[in-house]
Amino acid sequence: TIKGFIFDLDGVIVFTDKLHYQAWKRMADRLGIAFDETVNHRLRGVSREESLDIILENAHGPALDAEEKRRLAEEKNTYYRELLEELTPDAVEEKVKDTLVKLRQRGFRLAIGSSSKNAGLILERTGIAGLFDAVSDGNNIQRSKPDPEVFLKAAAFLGLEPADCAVIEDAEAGIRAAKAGGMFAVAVHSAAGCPLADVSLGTFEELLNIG
Ligand code: B16
Ligand code: MG
Repeated sequence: TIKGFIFDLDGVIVFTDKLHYQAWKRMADRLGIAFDETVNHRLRGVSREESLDIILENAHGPALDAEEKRRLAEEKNTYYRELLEELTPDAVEEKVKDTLVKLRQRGFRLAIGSSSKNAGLILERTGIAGLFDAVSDGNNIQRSKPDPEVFLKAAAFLGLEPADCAVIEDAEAGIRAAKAGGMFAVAVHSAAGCPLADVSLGTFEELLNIG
């Protein structure tokens, strides 16, 4: 039985996936590297460093060393954090907030399970930190999705067994991570229809039919 819900952040609770895209695009344009929505789709749920490697697949010229890559990842993060500064509570839809509040009223424990090292800033700027019992993010993991680490830590923070948790994801990497962790996997938005998911939702509020 499901006792807790673990939510991916970017692309599920708040649509910062668009801001990631803009920031990577700015870096790629500066370097003259082709980058579009198709490449961007592969970055969902993937760490900053792995995202950069995917983007660099389209780069010409000699391979970059670790220091050059570190600088590019930092450049993108600077652009991204500039965009995050403009986030306000309006960035989280009312129906999303309502759904979270209702699930909690029904006694479920709620956590964030995000690959992002900026999750804390996003939760703070949107004013929704208080809606969750725990946050597991890019700062407390060694391996990013599709490894289950971020979700296993979230379950542990909630004091729940993985099998008693449902994970809500917009990325195939996240659905894979949930299944690898022994959790119930719920696909929404760009992951909807993913064959690995246990269920796909048309809207976020349909979660109330599960919990
Ligand atoms: P950062 P999620 C993920 O967040 C994003 O989907 C992914 O595009 C991003 O590269 C990753 O966080 C790392 O983010 O650069 O802020 O540490 O979907 O797992 O909430
Ligand atoms: Mg996501």
